[in-house]
Amino acid sequence: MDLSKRKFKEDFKKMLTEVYSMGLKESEATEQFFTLGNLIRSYVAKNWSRTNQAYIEKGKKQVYYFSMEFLLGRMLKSNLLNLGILETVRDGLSDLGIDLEALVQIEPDPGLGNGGLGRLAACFIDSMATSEIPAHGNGIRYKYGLFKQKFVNGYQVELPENWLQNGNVWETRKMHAAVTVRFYGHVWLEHSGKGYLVPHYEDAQEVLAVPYDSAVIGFNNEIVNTLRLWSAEVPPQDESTDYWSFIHQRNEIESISEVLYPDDSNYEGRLLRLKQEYFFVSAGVQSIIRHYKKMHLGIEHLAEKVAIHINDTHPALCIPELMRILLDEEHMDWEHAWHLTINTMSYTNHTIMTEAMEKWPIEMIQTLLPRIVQIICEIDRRYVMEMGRLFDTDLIQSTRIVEGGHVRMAHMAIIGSHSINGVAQLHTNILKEKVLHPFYLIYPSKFNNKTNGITQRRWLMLANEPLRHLIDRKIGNEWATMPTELKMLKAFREDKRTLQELAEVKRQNKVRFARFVEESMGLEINPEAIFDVQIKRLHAYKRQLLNLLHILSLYFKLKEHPEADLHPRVFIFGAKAAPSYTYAKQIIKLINSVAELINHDPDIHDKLKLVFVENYGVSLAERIIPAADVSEQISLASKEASGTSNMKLMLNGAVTLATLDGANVEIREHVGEDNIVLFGLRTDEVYHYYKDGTYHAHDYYEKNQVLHRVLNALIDGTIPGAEAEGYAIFDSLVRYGDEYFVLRDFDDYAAAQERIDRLYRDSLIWQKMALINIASAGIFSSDYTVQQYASQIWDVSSKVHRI
Ligand code: F55
Repeated sequence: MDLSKRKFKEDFKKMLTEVYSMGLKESEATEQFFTLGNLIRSYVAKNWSRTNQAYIEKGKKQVYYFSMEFLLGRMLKSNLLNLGILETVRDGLSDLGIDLEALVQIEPDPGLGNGGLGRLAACFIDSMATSEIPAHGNGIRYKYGLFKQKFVNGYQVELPENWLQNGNVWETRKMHAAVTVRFYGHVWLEHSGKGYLVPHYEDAQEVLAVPYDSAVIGFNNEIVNTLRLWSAEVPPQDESTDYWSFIHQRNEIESISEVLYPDDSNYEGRLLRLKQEYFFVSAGVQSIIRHYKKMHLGIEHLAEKVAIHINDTHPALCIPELMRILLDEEHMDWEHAWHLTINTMSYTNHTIMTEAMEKWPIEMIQTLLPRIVQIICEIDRRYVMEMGRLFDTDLIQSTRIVEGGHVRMAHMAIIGSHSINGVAQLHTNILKEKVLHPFYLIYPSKFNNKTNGITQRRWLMLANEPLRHLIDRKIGNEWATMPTELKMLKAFREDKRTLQELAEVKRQNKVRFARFVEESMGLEINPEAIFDVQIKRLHAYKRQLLNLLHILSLYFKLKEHPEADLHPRVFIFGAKAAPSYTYAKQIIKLINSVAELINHDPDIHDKLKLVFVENYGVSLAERIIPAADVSEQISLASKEASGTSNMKLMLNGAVTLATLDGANVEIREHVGEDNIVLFGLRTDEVYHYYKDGTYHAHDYYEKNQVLHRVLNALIDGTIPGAEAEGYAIFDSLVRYGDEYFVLRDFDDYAAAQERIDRLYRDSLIWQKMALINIASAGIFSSDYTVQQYASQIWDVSSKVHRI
């Protein structure tokens, strides 16, 4: 938008008086932040309503991205950047004696997600608005986001994250768009006499779903889409309501949107979770239908004008819910309703881990959602009947929805949609060939791949301004919307000056991060050291343990040979563990105890440091990633569906140290073998071991001296404070079979780390690798990812930028 500095300063002062009746001098950062937020809202208002208007008038097909999680991060700078007024506002505020960065810190970081899946949804809505795709987010307005992590004595302790405490400046409560969601009770069907059945409900609990809308601002394009998050409230009561039963009801109802479940890859069949899923699904689908009717097209054209995407199986109840509305409220016949539903729905799978697959007990659904369970059973019955004519019984039994008294949500999602996609090429192949192979036999054309992506605007332009400016000076700024233009940087691969400038940018970022570590943790780290980063949820399959065992081996090496020729290293971890995931919490404690040991050992000096940042999330990622030299992507091959921190880190010039897992495979294809450091088992080797059962972890403990020494350290008192954890972890590896092949991959990993050490010593070689990584990262922009979803799955137009 056009905005002069003078106009901005006037607007800002005016808004400050209007909202707070305050002059500039009396105001503090909090008031200034809210004032700026309100001002941005006023700047956005016109384009927001214009965008909505235009979608209706032009009859554009709308996409609704249903996700239990949107891990947005702070929105102030992102909104300013996308409006094209970041510099104007920064300068204007500075004239008024206000530091924009101080206001940024006032905004709470809304942690409405666990990890990759939630952050992907956030990158997607940014990219969809920027790519001019008529697409909106639909989710839950949790009162409490993901817990705040504290370390007490090295143990993870969870504290509530009350992000709404001071209000959310970006949202608008839309009371007129509230809808009612029904739970419990009984239902019976009556013949209407007109060819359809009419459901009657008795004793149902009614919940009012109130939407809160936030603007999703496209980058420099005047498009403003919507993120709609639902909050659960008690419907208006009549005078006959008993006061105490009302209070009881209110607590029960409001608990639906109270808190985000903190489990990122372990499914626990909790009733409240099922309520959450149906709550936002039903509210979202009802509201879509209501909006669709404004186009006056007749319900039979729904699939031409609406696409519903379900982010993992968590919103899979969209399928029976849309069926319910089409059957019970639109009086459509089953075949027609089913046809429309399939054509409307599409589904993304994010994991092959069986423990993360949702399976709801049928009785639980029966109690909570009596009409929905009928529809699910009918979908299942018809599937078995119709497919039974075409395929053999075993295949049908292994793919049907209802089995062993449970509803398999992934099965419902596949059967009820026209597209299922994996999130990286390798992951999609594993789905087709192994995990979902029976479905692939039945529906080969539903399967497709959409490799994940990240938004370069947040993860480079905002998080790493020094790098952004260097790139702009070298190749201009078209990469903001045409990220593969970054490849033009390759022309500078042999240019010493550019490589030195790149090194200088990285050094500056490392100094900045070192200052942060010193101030927040009281720990001094050397910016000359290699900053080696592993930031992601804590999970056994991601193998933070492999990293830690290697750190211990370096520690012992330095103890025995203080003169050992190692380039100084700072190992940086950021990770939250699900509160119920005991093993992950034990690993956290062990990492913290090892940090204590190494960081305070006077023999080690600054050759080796271990930093475990507390409360890792989007805001911390924005500080760490620009300072990273090495990106640890070391999951056991086949287990990480894609990974996205791998993409963020390469985009910021870190070199990837990786197994051939998830999107690492594609990163290698784009940077070339020489610009990535690979190690470890390959997917086919892992599957081989599963088949022939010849992996014996104990042998590696017995025969590998370095490993023997390191593993013994877990149980011989070398690591003070983590005795119990040391034992448990030792046992998991040596006695109970080492499920994720940590010991098997150890030597190869250590060798790869030595290669890193050698490469880093030659600054020009290293910076050339960094440059090629940045130059090759454009293809992993979520702009391209969503453009592919738009054309290949949703059948909507987008402004496609050439690749
Ligand atoms: C959250 C809740 C449940 Cl019940 C299950 C899983 C999750 C979750 O957070 N999953 C998740 O983040 N999966 C990750 O998705 C990313 C985006 O596709 C992938 O890059 C990553 O490999 C995958 O683990």
